[in-house]
Amino acid sequence: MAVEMTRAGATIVLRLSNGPVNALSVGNGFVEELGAKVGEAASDPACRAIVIAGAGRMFCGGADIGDFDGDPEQVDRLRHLIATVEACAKPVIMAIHGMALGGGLELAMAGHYRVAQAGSRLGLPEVTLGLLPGAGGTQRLPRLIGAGAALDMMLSGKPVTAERALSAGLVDQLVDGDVVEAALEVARNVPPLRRSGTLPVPADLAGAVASRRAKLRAGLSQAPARIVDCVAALSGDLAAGLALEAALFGELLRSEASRGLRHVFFGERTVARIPGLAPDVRPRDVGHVGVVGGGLMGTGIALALLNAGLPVTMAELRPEALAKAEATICKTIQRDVEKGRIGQDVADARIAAFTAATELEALADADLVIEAVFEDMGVKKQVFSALDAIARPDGILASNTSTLDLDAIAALVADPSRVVGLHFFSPANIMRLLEVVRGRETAPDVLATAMALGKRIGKVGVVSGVCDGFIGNRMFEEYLRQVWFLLEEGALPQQIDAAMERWGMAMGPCRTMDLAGQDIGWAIRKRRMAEQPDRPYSGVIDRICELGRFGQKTGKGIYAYPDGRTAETDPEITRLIEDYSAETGLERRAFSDEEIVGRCLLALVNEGARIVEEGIAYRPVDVDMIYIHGYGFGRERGGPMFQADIMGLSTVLDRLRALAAGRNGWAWTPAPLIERLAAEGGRFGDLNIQDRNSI
Ligand code: T1G
Repeated sequence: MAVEMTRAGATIVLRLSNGPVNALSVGNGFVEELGAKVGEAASDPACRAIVIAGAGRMFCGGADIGDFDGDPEQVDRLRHLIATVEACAKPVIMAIHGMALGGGLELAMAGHYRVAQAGSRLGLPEVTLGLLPGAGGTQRLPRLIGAGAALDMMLSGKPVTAERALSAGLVDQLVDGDVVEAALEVARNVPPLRRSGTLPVPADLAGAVASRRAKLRAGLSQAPARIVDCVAALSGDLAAGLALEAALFGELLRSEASRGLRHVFFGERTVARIPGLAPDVRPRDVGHVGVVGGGLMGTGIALALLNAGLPVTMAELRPEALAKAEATICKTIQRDVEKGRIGQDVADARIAAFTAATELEALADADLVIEAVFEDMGVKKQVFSALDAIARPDGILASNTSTLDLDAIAALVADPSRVVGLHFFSPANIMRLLEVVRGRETAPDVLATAMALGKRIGKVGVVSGVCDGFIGNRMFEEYLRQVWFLLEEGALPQQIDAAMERWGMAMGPCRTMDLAGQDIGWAIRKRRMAEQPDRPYSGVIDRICELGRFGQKTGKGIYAYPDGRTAETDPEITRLIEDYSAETGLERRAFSDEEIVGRCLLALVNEGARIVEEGIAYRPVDVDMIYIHGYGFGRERGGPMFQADIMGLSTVLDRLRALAAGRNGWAWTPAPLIERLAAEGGRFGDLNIQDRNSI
């Protein structure tokens, strides 16, 4: 960590160097050092101008998000630095390359002149963290580019290209070459200095605020509304605007939504780390992937790979299924062209990288083969036995199984260390979650290769050990168990779904299962009833399935789908549920939304704790990322384990014990990890289990 100071004639160059993104960290003294160096240069009589640039691949990725859980006043130090730069009597020229984001762009806007390298990107992504630009961004950006454009940048959180920034007035010069050299040239011919904080209030302010305010949508995060409030407060009094911005920033910093979003930001990166992986283990090169199976999953997986530029050979023994898969792949890629997401050349290259085959032998030279055939152990065993003979001896064999025993599959091949699970979530080319299942024999470099492939195709890869349902589906089973019990005890599907969706789930559980197919859940329940007869099961959902109501696919499930897609409450189901309660002697009662959410959440937390304790998940945050990216758990809520920490584990334990004393109490037996942490006053977020879970 350092601010490198060099001299070029009468100009002093300060180069930011702090970790991978030159974050403006307060906690490690980086911001303080930069402020001192700016002061030193400003008071140096031989210095006529200052250039600030970034080392490495970017100018600056923003304030250090890790600082935010500490002393909220720390951001004041960044604000002080930014005020110092803007007030500097000597010209401060910003040399921007790579990215200038968040506090990094706020620092750049305090400069008197901005030179940007072509291709670099500038943005204020704070809203994605449940925050607002808290170091002057809401007051300076509108003054530079207008209120409407500034609000669009801050409310979307999306960066703009340097070219767009130039035309908007955010940067003053665009260069193709060395941006520091260009900034030094500017310093030698000092241009008129613009202090963005002193620029007039933009003329489009009132209209822009009114139109954006009208479009604000209700949500857990108040950041969008607060951003508009800050811009609305723009006036000739910059200090007043900055004071309001700082106050509202502090409010947001402490909000659950921002804490959840910051937890997800770091969580998405933490899960990429495999505890105990030896430093010399490297992922294998993957240049050609085979996919076995041209069904829904195989097609989605092939698309995910092709979209990442990977050549794919699909082996599908049924010619008509293969033709359908190929047609879907071409159509989907072409649709990306029609929607302006990619150019025709890219689409043509992706389609050209796809090879269709009706025999497994076509996969003989693939570096990695993904099996995506019917979820039946017999079929999978056939495929893996064949692949073992056909695939290259150093080829990796992956199964897309969602619940079957990967170790049993691996046992079929001569070298089980080359077998790994790649559990994609449908639609596989859209859903970001990838459960990477680590078999008992999976080699470390095979696991590392699977994780690297996941990152390459834009997935959030999370390692799971082998158990029934792995991490996500195993927890989902306990979640659904409570949903069905709630139906028996008095709640109705539409109330449960509405409560969960209002709370932050992308889709309520009843609609989710109607979409996924109630028959799939039914088959799993029947299997588990046979394997785990001691557990309590709900009969009401089976009664619905016995009517052949499997959801959207049959036009009726828990809901009716008259147009094939829109879920409509069905009085027949209401009657069925109420009759079921009566037949089983259950006196129905009213449930509050809070009670519904609480039971569903606690079911996830309790099973998640067991999963961590068994080492199936490395860390509680891995469980959270599974739910954020695979099950529609609201990002602002951070994940089930994060929510448990917000509740407090002693509260969680008390509530589990209270439920365990009630109907179907077995399901509420507290996980020992929760009992232990509650007794110690611990949190899931502080659990360091890496030593226990080396692979
Ligand atoms: N703070 C702390 N760590 C950060 C960071 C940040 N701002 N940005 C990245 N990292 C870490 C990240 O955790 C990872 O760590 C490593 O850097 C590489 O990141 C006051 C309040 C810049 C586009 O929101 O979007 O300024 O896992 O894997 O894919 O108004 O990082 O290696 O240990 O993501 O090349 C605003 C967040 C902050 C930008 C680069 N800024 N970062 O992507 O690398 S709030 C942001 C990103 C703020 C002010 C406000 C991306 C990136 P590790 P990476 P990448």
